[in-house]
Amino acid sequence: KRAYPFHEIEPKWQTFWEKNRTFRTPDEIDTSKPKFYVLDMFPYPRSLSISISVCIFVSVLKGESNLGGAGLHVGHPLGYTATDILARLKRMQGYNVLHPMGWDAFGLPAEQYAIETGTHPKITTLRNINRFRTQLKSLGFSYDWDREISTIEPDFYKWTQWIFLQLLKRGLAYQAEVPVNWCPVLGTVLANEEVVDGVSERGGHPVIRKQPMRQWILKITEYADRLLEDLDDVDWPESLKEMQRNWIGKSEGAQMEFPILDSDGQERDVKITIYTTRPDTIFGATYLVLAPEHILLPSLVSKEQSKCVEEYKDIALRKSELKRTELQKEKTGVFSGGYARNPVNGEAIPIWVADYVLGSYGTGAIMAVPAHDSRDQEFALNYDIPILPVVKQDDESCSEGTIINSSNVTTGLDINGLSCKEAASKVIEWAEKTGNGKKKVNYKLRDWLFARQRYWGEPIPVIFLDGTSESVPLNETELPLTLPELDDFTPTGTGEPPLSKAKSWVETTDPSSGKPAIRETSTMPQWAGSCWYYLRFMDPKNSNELVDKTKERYWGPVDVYVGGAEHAVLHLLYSRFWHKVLYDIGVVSTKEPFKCVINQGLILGEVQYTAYKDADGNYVPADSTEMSGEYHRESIPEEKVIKSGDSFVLKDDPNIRLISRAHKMSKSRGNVVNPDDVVSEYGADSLRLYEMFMGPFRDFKTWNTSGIEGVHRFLGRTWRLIVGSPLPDGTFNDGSVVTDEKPTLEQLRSLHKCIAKVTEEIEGTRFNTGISAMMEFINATYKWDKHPKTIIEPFVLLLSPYAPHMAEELWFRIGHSNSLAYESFPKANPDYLKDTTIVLPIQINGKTRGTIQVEEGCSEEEAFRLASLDEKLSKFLDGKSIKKRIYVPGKILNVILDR
Ligand code: ANZ
Repeated sequence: KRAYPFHEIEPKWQTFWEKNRTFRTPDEIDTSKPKFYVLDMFPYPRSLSISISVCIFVSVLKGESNLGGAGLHVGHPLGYTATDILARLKRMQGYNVLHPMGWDAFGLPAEQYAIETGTHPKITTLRNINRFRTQLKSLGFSYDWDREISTIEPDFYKWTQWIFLQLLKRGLAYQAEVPVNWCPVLGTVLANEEVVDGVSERGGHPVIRKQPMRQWILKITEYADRLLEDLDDVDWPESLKEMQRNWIGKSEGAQMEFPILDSDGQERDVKITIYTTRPDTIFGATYLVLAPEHILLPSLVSKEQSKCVEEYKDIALRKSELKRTELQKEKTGVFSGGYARNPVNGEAIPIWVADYVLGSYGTGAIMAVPAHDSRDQEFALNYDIPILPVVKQDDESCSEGTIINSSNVTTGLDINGLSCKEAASKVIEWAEKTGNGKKKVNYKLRDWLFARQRYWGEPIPVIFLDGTSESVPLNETELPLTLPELDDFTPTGTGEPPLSKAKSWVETTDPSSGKPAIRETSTMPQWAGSCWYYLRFMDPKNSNELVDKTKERYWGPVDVYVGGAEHAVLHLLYSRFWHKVLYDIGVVSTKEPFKCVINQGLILGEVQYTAYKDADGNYVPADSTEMSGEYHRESIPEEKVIKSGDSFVLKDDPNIRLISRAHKMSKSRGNVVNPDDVVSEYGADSLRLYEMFMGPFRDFKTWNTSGIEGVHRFLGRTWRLIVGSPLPDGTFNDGSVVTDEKPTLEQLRSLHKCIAKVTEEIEGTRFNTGISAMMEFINATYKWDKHPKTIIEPFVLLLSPYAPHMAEELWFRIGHSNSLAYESFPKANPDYLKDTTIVLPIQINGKTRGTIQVEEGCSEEEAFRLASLDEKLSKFLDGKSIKKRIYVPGKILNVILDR
């Protein structure tokens, strides 16, 4: 069944590459050559979590081999194969290529697993790394393993800590008491970005808002504008840029001051500052709303209202921000009992508390304009608050309008008749002059909460003088501050980090004063190491610097960065932020870390077919809508299914329509394909080729094991073309069957077309169509009786980025003694690419009777032969004797018949 002996070839070449360090990028390189830095988002060497051990148990019962626990699934090699193809191509095109691999190994999942199994995270993490490495090597990726790094190695996190010290020095890291996202199950706080739909991004555990805790925070907001602007300079998918833009969420508006009134209606000296993007509508502000967590709230609640305000706050603070801001959610709130004065018209307006206003955005307070804001309108209708229109829509469709009802003699402000835009400027101008407000740009982006109450992370390199909260940074010479070994690393549950249990580590002395001090016990979040690891690959062993300047200048930025779209805002935003800080302090020379980012599409599990049976056990056709509970579902194997129109039906009974669906691969669904199994059955080259052939690189694709057979057969044909047919005992001869013949024009044309196409498609990351071109070429070769070396050899080079093991072996069989990894990649000769067929008019007795397609430079004999084969022309020629032929090459053939 196996088309060629990949079992022997693949390990052979993997050992060869390893022994010869074929893909090592030397420290000292010829910098006159162009560089190409191609990087995968490095993997998290994940363990299998306990909660799914049941599935493993089941698969063991079923005799499946997936016992390994940690490991790659077939989604990983998709991106890794793509970058490997690029790396191999560029090496052969004469670039210095940097193509490294490492491990993102600190963080929650490893620690959760450790807690569940009672094994130290270091042990499980190292075990997983070993397994991942072995798997990657079995796929023949051309990484420079001499540059392997891991975020948990002190040599590496020394520099993560060093960057933290630089952030501190520049005031970009600070401590604050902040309300936090607290995840009770994980026992830690999480950054906003790590909370998705009210649950933790990792693990899906509920997250609640917790009252202020002391935290380390990074001032990413100071870089908001640059993070926004520089997006214009990178070659990233537009959708990804848009996600970052939305996340940063820049909006322009005004802050306005509303004085609070006391119970006699007199102005107190406290004001509520609101943020609005529509200062033009301020005359229509008929009430204010404070977020439940607003600090001024307690000071203005009336006695009568205090109980219900307290109750409301209690409920609101237990909701996530996302829940609170859901548009369709009913708007609730309570009256605070207090009033404020609208500065533009002097009117007293009630102050409400409502959870649709967030404490963390703007100023945590709004002026509500129920006539023109839908949330405010819904609220006002619920609670019977006056609604005053201040903008007259010019016409139905136009959003711009004219301001009405907006003038006041006392304040002297009159914006009636202005457009919204003009009015907004005028209100801001008035506010700035009278001290009632100012222009304000706001960002959705929050500062980055950078501390975790967890064990498995980089220690934060600061100490506190005994009994104080005054932090003192460590000296750079004291780095790395290593993570202490700790047997009991479980979260304490109180918010006190587990590191506090490492007494002898925590208690230290301040080197400058000699006074007792204690260490910070929170650790850095998962994202810290991945913020800068791509720089370390340029110079992984440097003990004096994070990265040598000359090396950074040569290798930076990353030319192509490939990974999943799920990192659009977390990793890719944080690392851009750190990169810009490093740029500002002269560590890096480029403003952006990743020139081009490509997101590979997800590989979904094999399509699953479901049939439905009624209570009597008879199949019923599935309608497109959901089938209700009264039917029994039955899963149908692929071989019993055929396609009918747009849907799938039972082969035996085409009336029975099935539901077909592909799901994300997940252990719990049991549809995970293990690359090890594929490699042992078809070989790594087939897996690589298949993953590239499934469809466009960026699209979602469904796995289909039978699809591998197609590419496997293609490799088998390629093998037999060059090595020959198997010998009677099923083995293959040791050499090759290519000949020393001169190639024909047709052969040259086929080859050069293939070269042009494959090169173009790899460079355009359209790997699938590159494979089609090679398949076409191989089909063509089977029509030839001779296979000249000068044609076959370049093809082997073309194939090598995709199927490197087979290509190396064929190269060797053809008679080379060295790896092809640095051979120059074939270049297409344009002379062979031209379309060279022409249309030749045929005359019979001087009368044009038709045309034929011929090759340019075709002989008279050949032209006549083709003409006599032509259906139309043959009618005139059949059985006639020919007196004379007049041939003008490229122009005309005139056949004169005997009368
Ligand atoms: C009055 C107004 C009238 C508003 C109007 C909008 C339309 P972006 O673009 O997202 O910045 N807002 C301000 N702070 C808020 C908070 N902490 N929680 C919830 N909503 C808040 O939107 C800014 C607008 O959202 C502000 O402008 C404010 O409502 C509201 F016809 O003020 B506006």
